[in-house]
Amino acid sequence: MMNIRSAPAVRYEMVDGTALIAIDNPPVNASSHDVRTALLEAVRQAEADEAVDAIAIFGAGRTFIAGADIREFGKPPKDPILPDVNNAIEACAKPVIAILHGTALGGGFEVALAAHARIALPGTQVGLPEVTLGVLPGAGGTQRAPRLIGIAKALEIITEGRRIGAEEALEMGLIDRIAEGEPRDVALEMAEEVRQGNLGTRRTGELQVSPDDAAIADVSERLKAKQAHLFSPHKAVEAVAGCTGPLAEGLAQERALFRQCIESPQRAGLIHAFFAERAVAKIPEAGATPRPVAGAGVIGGGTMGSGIATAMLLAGLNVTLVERDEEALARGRASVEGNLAQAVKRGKLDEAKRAAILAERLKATTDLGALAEADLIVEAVFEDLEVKTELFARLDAIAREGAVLATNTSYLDVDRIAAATSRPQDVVGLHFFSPAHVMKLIEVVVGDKTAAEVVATGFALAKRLRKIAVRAGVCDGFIGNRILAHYRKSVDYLMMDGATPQQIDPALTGFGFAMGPFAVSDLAGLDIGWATRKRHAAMRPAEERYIPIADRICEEGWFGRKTGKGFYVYPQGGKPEPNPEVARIIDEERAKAGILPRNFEDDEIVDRYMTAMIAEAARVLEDGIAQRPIDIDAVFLFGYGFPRFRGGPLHYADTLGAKELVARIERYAEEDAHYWQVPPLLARMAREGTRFADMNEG
Ligand code: 3H9
Repeated sequence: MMNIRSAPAVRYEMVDGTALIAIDNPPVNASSHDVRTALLEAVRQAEADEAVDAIAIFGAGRTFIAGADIREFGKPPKDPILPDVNNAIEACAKPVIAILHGTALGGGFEVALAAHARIALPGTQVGLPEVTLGVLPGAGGTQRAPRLIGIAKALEIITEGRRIGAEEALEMGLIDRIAEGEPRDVALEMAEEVRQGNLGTRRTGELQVSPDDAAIADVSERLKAKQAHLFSPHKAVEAVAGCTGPLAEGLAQERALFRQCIESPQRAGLIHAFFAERAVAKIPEAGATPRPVAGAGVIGGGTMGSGIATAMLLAGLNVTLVERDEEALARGRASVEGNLAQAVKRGKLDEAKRAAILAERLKATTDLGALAEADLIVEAVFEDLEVKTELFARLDAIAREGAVLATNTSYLDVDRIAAATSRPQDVVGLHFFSPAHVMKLIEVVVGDKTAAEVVATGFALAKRLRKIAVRAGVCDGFIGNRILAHYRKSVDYLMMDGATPQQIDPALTGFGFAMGPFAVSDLAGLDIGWATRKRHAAMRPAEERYIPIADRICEEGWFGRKTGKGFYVYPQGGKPEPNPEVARIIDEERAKAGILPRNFEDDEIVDRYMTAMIAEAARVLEDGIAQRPIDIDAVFLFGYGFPRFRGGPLHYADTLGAKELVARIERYAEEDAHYWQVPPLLARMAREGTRFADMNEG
C-alpha cells in the first residue's frame, strides 16, 4: 500500500497501480458537496499520477452512492456539480471502473454510468428513481442510460423509477459484470482484469444511440393518460428525447430541464414526503426496547381483523384469529385466505408459502382463552366503547403478563379502554387503515399510562409489517379521523350551497387526491357515516350547520357501492354514473332550507376543502395529538390518499402561508362563524410570519 491520503468524505489509496477511491459519507454515501469535491480531486490526482494505470470507485460501508444529497436541493448549487464530476470521470484518460454494492441510485448510478465499466456485487440494486422525488436524472443519466440500453428501455426505467436487481441490470446491459467479494477486493481484482484485457472498458457517452420516436410517443401518451398532473416524468422524457444528438447538447438540455424540476413545487412536496416517511420514527420512546413479538392474536375476523391478520402472517408472525361463533370465524378465515390468494396473484407470495402459512401459522378459534400465550393482541371488534371495555376486562384475565394489548379503534378513548384492565401500561391503540394488509399507515395511539416499550413495540411491529407508524395522542378520531370528521363537512356545505358531488369529486381528484370524497363515502359504505352521525347527534352543538342529504340517501337503503347505489349508481360491469335521485334530494333539501344554489369554481371547492383540513390539523397540533406537522403530513400521505407531490396538508399549507389561510377562514366565517374559526396557532403563525416547517426542525 502506498501513498495513503485522506480527503473529507472520500478515501484515496494506491495499491499496485490501482487508485482506489472509496466514497465514505454515511449513512448512504449521498453525493454531497464534500463528496463531489473530493471525488473530482481524487480522479484528477489519479489521472495525473504516472504510477496509476487503473482507477476504481466504490462505496465504504453499506452502499455505493445512493444518490444526490437531496437535502441540498432547493439551495443554490455549489460547484463542482455532479454532471461536471461525471464528465471528468468519463473523460479520464485512464480506465475508471465503478464497483457497486447496496443501492446505486440516481446520481450514484450516474457516477457509475460515467465510469468505463460497471461491476456489481450480488444483491446490488441500481436505478434512476429521480422522478419519485420530482426531478429527473440530472447528472448524465438521461443521456448515458439510453446509449447503453436503448431509448425504449431507458424511458421505461427512468419514468418508472424502479429499482433493478443486479441480474436484471446485467441482462439489460446497464452493468458489465457481477462479482463476489468485498467492494475493495473486487475493485483490485477487476482493475487487474482490465489490465489483462479480460474486462473491456469504454466511454458510455461515445456510444451510438438509435432514434426511437415510436417509444418516445408511446411513453408520452401513457404519461399523459396516467400521470398528467406530474411534472418531472414528462421533463425526463423530453431530456431522453434529446439523446440522439451530440452528447454535450443533450447534457446541457438535461441540466436545464433538471433545474426546472428543482424549482417546481412538486419536487419540494415529493422530497418532503420522502423525509416524512422517515421522520415519523423519531419519537420520545425511540430509546425504549420493544417487547419481542412472535405470536399475535387478532380478535374479530371482519374486514379489519382479517386484513390485520393477513398483514401479520405475511410478515412471518404466528396468528391466532378469534371470533365469537363458528359462522363468523369461518367468514374471517375465508377472508384471510382470500387476501393471501390475492397476494399470490399479485406475485407477493408464492403458492408453497401460502399453503405453509395456512397450515402452520394461522390458527382460528372461537376460544378467547387461546390467546393466553400471545405476545401481542389486537382487537378489531365492533366500534363501541362498552363492547371494547368488556373485551379488555376479559383479556386482562386471560393474557400473559407483559403481553401488549392493542385496540384497533378508529375514534374511541384508548384511556377508557385501558382503564378496564389492571394493566393500562400495556394497552395501546394500533389504528390500522382498511384494507389493513394493503394500506401503509398505522396510528400508534399512546394513552396516558402506555409504557414506553409498548409504544416502541407498536413501532417495531409496524416496521416488521412494512408499514409506517405515526405517534398519536388520545382524542376523538386521533390524528386522521379527527381531521377528516371536520373537513368532510365542508363538502356537504358546498353541496348544499350549490356544487354537485359530480363537480366536487373531479375538482378534488384534479388537485391530486386518489378519489373524491363522495366516491370514497360510497366505497366505505354510507351506512358507516350514518351510524356515526346518529351516535353523535346528541352531542352536536346547536349552532352547527347540519346537512341531512346523506341521511336521506341512506333512508332509501342506498349505502354506496355495496348496494349498487349511493351518490353514484354502479351498474354491473359499467362505469359509475351520478345518481339522479341524489340531485332530486339535494334540490328538495335546498328548497326546505331556503337556499338559492350558487356557482362554485373548482378552485374554490379545493380552497375550502383544504382550508378546513389545515384548520383542524392546526388544532390537532396545538392540542398535542400529533407531535409535529410532518406527522400529520405522513398520516394523510399514507392513510388518506393525499397527493404525494403536494407533500401533505401542512406542507401544502406552507406554500399558501398562514396569512392567506387566516384571511380565507375569516372570509368564509361571514357565512358560517361556527364552522370557520381561526385556530389560535394559525393566527399566531400569521402574526409572526412562521411556517409549519419551522416546527418540524429540531
Ligand atoms: C438524484 O440523485 C439527482 C441526480 O440525478 C442529479 C444530481 C445533479 N440524500 O431510507 P433510510 C437519509 S436524486 C440525503 O432510512 P434505508 C435518510 O433521510 C436522489 N439523505 O435507509 C435517512 O436519514 P435519517 C436519488 C438521504 O436503508 C438515512 O439517510 N436517490 C438520502 O431504508 C437513511 O435512509 C434516491 O432516490 C439522500 N439521497 O434505505 C435514493 N437518502 O436517518 C433515496 C437517504 O436522518 N434513498 N437519506 O432519517 C433511498 O431510497 C433510501 O434511503 C435507501 C436506503 C434505499 C438508499
